[in-house]
Amino acid sequence: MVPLKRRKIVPSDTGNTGTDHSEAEVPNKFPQVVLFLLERKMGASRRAFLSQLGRKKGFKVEELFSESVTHVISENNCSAEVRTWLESQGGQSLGVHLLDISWYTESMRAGHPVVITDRHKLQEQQTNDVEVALFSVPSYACQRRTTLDNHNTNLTDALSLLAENAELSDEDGRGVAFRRAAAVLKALPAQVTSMSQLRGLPCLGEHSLRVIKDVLENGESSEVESTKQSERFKALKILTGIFGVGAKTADRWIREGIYNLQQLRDSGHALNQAQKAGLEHYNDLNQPVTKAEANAIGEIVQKAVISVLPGSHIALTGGFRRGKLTGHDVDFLITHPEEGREVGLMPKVVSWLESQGFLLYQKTTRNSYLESKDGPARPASNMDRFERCFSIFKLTKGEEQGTTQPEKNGVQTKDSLRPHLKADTDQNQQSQLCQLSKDYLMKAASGRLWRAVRVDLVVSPISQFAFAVLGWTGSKLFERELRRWAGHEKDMSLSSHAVFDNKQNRYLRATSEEEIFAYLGLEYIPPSERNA
Ligand code: 8GT
Ligand code: MN
Repeated sequence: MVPLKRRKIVPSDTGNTGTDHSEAEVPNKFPQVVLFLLERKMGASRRAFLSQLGRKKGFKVEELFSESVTHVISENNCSAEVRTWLESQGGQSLGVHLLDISWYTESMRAGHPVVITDRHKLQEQQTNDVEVALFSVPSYACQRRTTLDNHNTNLTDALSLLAENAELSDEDGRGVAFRRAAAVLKALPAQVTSMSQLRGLPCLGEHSLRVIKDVLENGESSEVESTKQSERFKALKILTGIFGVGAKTADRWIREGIYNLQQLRDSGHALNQAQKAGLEHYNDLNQPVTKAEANAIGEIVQKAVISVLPGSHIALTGGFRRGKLTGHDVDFLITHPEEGREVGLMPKVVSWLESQGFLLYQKTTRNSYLESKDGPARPASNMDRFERCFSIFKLTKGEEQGTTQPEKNGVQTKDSLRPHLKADTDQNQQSQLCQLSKDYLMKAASGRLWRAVRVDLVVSPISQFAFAVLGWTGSKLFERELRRWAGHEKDMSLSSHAVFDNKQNRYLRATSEEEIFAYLGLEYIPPSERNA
């Protein structure tokens, strides 16, 4: 996860729900045409938005299906699916035009019903054609299963780089648009080779399509290549690679002519404790953390929590819970099966870890969900209110291969502490070497017996644990899409603490992720398929 400082507070998506009553009603201009938009696969909010748009242009768009409907418009459905739906409504598909959304949007653009051609008519049935198969990607990432095998890395790498650049440049809206587009391409079952295969896919905006076209036609995107080469982007990457440095700080430094670590050191800027630690452990923290290292840290954290409060429970969250093989940090949630016992747990865990020499840096922030007036599901920002600890662990080499024997009472003996004492000496040596050349430092580091790893610890009461696990498993886009879905499609607000049903005006309790998905009316997506 990204440290507090680097996180931007983004207002939650508002989106257009189509309830804009500001414009006067337009009389029905085409009495012979009665439209009905099918919600299936289109989603309620998009349907409401498109219906309202049609009415403003003088079309008659029915809210409910009836005998008077002449045109049924659907998105990503084949005709068999629409017929089945019509029959389930007691409707007859005879004499009714079953049309693709393209007819509707073209008619909106033209300001009148356009002539129906073959391409507007729904396909008789799904064929094996990739083009058709690609059509059925649902628009919310939380409706799709996305495995780790990505058939379109050429395209998703390009879009992800532009997303990263937008995020680093304080353009979160653009960042999300590129992330959504990349996520749709990641979910495709085959490689895209031509633009025509993208017809009907959701979330591909004009800008993303331009980038995709460039890559498909020229093998690369000129915008991506020039971004990669730009001094500003390179400097933003280097500087925000320092733990504790966010896009805003990096931008300020760049404006002062600081483009790299040496220039930063030479500038004499006063750094806060997090940034000092970040700079000191720069190389380690920019090396991917492996699954084996995450497991070794898990064992240490487990030992810590049961030593200070027997019966406590930890869960590995973040990317590793989704089955990623490497990560930029390791995320854990801690709880206790008896509500209230978790209070005061974090400082004890931190003290234990510190006393055993496992922490190079830590900053604990206390929880704030008890004092919040606006209720647990409605935090003021996208941050949650749990007690948490941002830390840098000192992981001894060999630890990840399981060389530490678990002791009977879960507490390490003096003997097993030796590697850490040895590591302490190395750390002192390293601080002395700090002024020497990077090359020399790297050589010294390669002989070290430990490495620094970013670890996030979060404590949750058991009553919020299922929500916390869901909220901390990610990916970031998946979480954002879950919340957007909850708000737009279900009139609920979801956070890492709870889900609030606005229709029933109450919180819904859950003890598992499955229950939460069920409340949201979503098929359960296992963590390994939440890679959007
Ligand atoms: P990585 O560590 O391999 O880069 O990938 P990751 O584990 O997926 O990303 P992360 O940045 O470590 O974030 C882990 C999860 O924590 C993500 O789902 C993210 O949405 C979530 N997360 C934060 N900050 C916060 C927060 O303040 N509240 C909640 N509920 N979740 C957060 O990163
Ligand atoms: Mn993580």
